Amino acid sequence: MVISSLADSVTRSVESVSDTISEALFEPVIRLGVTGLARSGKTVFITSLVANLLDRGRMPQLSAQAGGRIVAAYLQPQPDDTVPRFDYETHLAALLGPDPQWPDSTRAVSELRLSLKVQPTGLLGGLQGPRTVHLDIIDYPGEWLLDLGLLDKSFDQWCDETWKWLGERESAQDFLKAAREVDVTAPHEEASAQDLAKRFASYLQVARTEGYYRCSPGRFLLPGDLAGSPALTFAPIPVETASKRGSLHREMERRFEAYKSKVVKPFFRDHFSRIDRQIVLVDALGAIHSGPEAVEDMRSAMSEILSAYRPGSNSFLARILRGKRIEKILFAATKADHLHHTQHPQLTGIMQALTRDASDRARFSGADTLALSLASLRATTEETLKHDGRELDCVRGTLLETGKQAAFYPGALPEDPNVLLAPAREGAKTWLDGDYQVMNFAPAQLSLKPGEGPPHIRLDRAAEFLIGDKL
Ligand SMILES: Nc1nc2c(ncn2[C@@H]2O[C@H](COP(=O)(O)OP(=O)(O)OP(=O)(O)O)[C@@H](O)[C@H]2O)c(=O)[nH]1
Ligand SMILES: [Mg+2]
Repeated sequence: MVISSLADSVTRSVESVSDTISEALFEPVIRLGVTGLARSGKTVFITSLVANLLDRGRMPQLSAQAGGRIVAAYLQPQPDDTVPRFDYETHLAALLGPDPQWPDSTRAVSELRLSLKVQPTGLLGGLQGPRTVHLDIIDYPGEWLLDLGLLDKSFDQWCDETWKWLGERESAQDFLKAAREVDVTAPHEEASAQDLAKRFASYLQVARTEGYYRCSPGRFLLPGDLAGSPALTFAPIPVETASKRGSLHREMERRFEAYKSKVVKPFFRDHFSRIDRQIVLVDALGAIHSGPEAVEDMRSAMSEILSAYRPGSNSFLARILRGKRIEKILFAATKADHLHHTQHPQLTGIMQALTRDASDRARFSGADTLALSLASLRATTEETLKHDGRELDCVRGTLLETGKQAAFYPGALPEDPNVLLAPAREGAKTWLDGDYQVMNFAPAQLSLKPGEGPPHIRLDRAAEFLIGDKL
């Protein structure tokens, strides 16, 4: 354990030295970390950000663009030869095609490098030629992010905590019953390990369809080529007494450790250790629509993930990030086009309250933070309708289910985020006043003018915060 963590930090510091030298001498690289649970909007965000950086007509808030200093933008071969390329063209074509579609859920990691040629500012700006700045972004399945919370736990700790949240869920009771019936101190038998792991994995699939956010380990949902391997054949078991070598308990513990060190650590080490800027995407509206339990489940999942970044802590991530502070963190509520703009401040307020701890900690350690509401791809237009003598601020779009156009009022979000977050924390089953609706809109049919990227809300503001100072 000590040796592996030492090795982690040694590799990290060698890497950061060589990064710094090459970046100072040659071309700066901004590594943007896109953090978000499953379906939070990562793939759509990356696709639209890249499209809007290539065609910058809708990016007036990006100051380098407003100042006419971005000379060119182009996609480059990515730096990592072993990671598939982010399929930008296919995702964009699906969003902009004659029958616009959202991208499928991401099943594997991929990467993209966008390079910008920028005219420098300042006294020497006019004398020097344009500089090149690279932006590296990776996309990955949101499910895998939850594994971050597992890294700093022992098997017994993980079992304990997992049993707590499983206990609160109706649909987990079958798995829990099966796990209770197994004697975990008895000698390990592969058949019973496999049976438990299978039941646990199928429960996680159910949990996902029920809208729970805490559904880890992530590879149980998306195993890829690891399906059936021992590193994925474990489950949370009731642990009361210490058990002997060769017992089911010990074998599961060994596999859990293998999962951590062979599957989870390499993923975070390869893709998260060199991040300078981070955007945390949260589908707060989706959770609010699902109810107080979903909001609390999401809040606790996010807080576990974000606490792994805590500077100065001894978490795996903090160790590999050591010496390289994340300079800026943007907390963004996604899919804001589900709301009329008059409600965006309330959504941002909820986002701020949800990520308050993480944001305070980041600021304390010197990072710049911001919260905002954005839509990576705007699928609606705004409309004010009269209803029962009242004016309602609605949004209009094409419903995903029926393909029909509809105007829709999602309900009024409270000014004070605690009106939602407090009952969620206290375990309320439904919202007391009011119901919050979310419609699923299909991407709008678009015809873009030359030089224009897809329509969005505040994507330019997000880009300015994340990379504006480097352009
Ligand atoms: N209206 C609207 N819907 C959005 C927007 N961004 C994402 N969505 C919706 O959210 C869904 C999920 O978005 P993705 O970008 O695939 O989410 P993800 O974080 O990549 O999800 P995983 O790959 O499963 O981790 C999409 O299929 C859309 O239905 C947006 O800007 N506006
Ligand atoms: Mg995705």
